[in-house]
Amino acid sequence: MPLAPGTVLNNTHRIERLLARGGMGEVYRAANLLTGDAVALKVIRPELVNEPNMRALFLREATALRKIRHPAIVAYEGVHAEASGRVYLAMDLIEGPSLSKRLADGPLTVAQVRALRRRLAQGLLAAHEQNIVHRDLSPDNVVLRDGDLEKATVIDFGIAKKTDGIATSVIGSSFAGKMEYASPEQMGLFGNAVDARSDVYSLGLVLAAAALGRPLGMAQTPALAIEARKRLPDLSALPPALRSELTPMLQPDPARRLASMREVLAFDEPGTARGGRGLLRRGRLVTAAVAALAVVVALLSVTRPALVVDVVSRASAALGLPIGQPGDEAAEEAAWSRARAAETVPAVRAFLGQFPAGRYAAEARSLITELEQRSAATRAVPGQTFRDCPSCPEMVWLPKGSFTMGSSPEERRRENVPAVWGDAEGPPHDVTLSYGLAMGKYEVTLGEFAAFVQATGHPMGGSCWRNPGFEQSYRDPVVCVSWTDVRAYADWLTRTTGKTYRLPSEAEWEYGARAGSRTARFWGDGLEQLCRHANVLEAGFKCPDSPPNTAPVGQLQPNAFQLYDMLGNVAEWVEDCWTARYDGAPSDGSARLSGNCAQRVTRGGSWNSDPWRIRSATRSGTPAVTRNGETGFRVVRTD
Ligand SMILES: [Ca+2]
Repeated sequence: MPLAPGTVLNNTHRIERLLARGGMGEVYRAANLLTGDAVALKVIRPELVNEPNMRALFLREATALRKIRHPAIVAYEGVHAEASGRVYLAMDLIEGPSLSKRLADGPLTVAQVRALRRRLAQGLLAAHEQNIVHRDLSPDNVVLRDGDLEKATVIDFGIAKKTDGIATSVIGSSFAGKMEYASPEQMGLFGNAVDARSDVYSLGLVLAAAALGRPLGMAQTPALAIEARKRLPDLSALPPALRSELTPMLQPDPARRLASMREVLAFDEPGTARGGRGLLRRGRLVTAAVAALAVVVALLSVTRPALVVDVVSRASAALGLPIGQPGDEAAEEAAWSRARAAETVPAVRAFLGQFPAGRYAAEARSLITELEQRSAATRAVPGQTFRDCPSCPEMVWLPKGSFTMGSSPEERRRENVPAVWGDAEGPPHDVTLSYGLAMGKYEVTLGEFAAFVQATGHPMGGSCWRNPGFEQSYRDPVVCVSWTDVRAYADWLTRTTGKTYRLPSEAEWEYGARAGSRTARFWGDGLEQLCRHANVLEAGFKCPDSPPNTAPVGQLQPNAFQLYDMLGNVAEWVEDCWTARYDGAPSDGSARLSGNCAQRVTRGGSWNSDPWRIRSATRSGTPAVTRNGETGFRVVRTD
């Protein structure tokens, strides 16, 4: 219910009219009765501040906003809480059109884009120095005071936002608008950690839109929005000078992106080596014909190199331009930027196969060497984590060793395990893993799996994976995936990375889950530490703040091997066929591929499991075709 004009809040602010409604609440024009100033009030949606954690975070960030003093950042007067519980922010009212309104009249010149970059980067630097990340930069949130580009001011900080859940919360009609300027890490990629570098990326997209007079087209659908953030965006429609300056701001991996607004501002310092991170390429002279072709290619949103060549050739003919060098050059540029963003040996080799004597051949060869060295450096050192490509799952090397697989009759009695289940956990037997094994630190996430479906077109028809009946962020474990689906995912990782990915064997999974422990659970026999380590059925064991369904991976504490959610969250497919007992089971860590292979084993219990099932030894047989909301998986890699 919007506040009526004339309403006075806190004896200080008189509401004049509603200006806008957004995800965080409503914005009003109001008057400060003490000073007479016109102000904007943002009344926060109650559900965002009613939860104690969110309220504390909100108040902390709102207080920090007051400390940002920069003409390019809206001045916050403060945060106010009314006796009724209503919380609102008061800030300067900035009168003028938004940048998006200005862009409707046409693109900015290169000089204007650079001036805008300087102005916004300076303001955002002041915010980052107060540890405030904007999180919502877009041309709508840049207001040109008095219509003057030189007085561009950033408004509407997305403070106190949880970094997970953003993707699911906006799926629907408003998706494109919200997601167009989001960073890869806001979409659940690259570890989901949102810091100042996220604003660097979003600013890059805002500047690209300013130079084009329209958004770059980074959010046509939710799946495409994720896909578009795995590689360098296609900047070929931009003026070459800006293209090279935006490239280091728009690196998908935050670790390879310009790290701060200070580095963005270095573009404007005369004599400074631009970028200085080995990522910048000087803008090359491009003929008008090539530039025109580049626009055609960008408009068609072409994604495959072969198609680029084809489209460029046809476009060349259509434009009456010579076919050959210019098209090859654009195709080579696009292929190279994709290979570099993929950052895998197979991708770079494929690029070299296509352009063996091209301008990037030497760079490609040295990237292959670098990637191989990087992979050698992380080989099989226990505890060492790695990722074989920017969007691949994060893995951790496990130590080699032996363990006793299965449970003792004493454990089963103590835990009241029904006999039909308990019998499957015996007889206990020794297993030795004498090879290098890396296991996914986390269950494979919805975001990671969506990348696979997008890339391969793997048929998920009829599966509830995008809509399991409860809300999921891209950082939640994927569910509603059959054993065949998850095998296909592992095979795709193998093809993509050139390394051997597969499902864990049942023995490997239990070795990982136990992490050296012999107790019922990796933290001990009892349930005292359950809430620290496992997301389980709420009705079975009440944990404070427990989510009703899946939780984003890695929120709870890992085991001694640094593996998260081995018990609970989602049950995990393994390679083995179902057998009713362990008699005759392999002792070398390999999977058992005899027995009932129409059923495969799932392990670890889920968010829907009672505590007795949340044990390292619990096994279930599940039809391989099953897709349900409590079963997911993680992968392993051998060296
Ligand atoms: Ca699990």
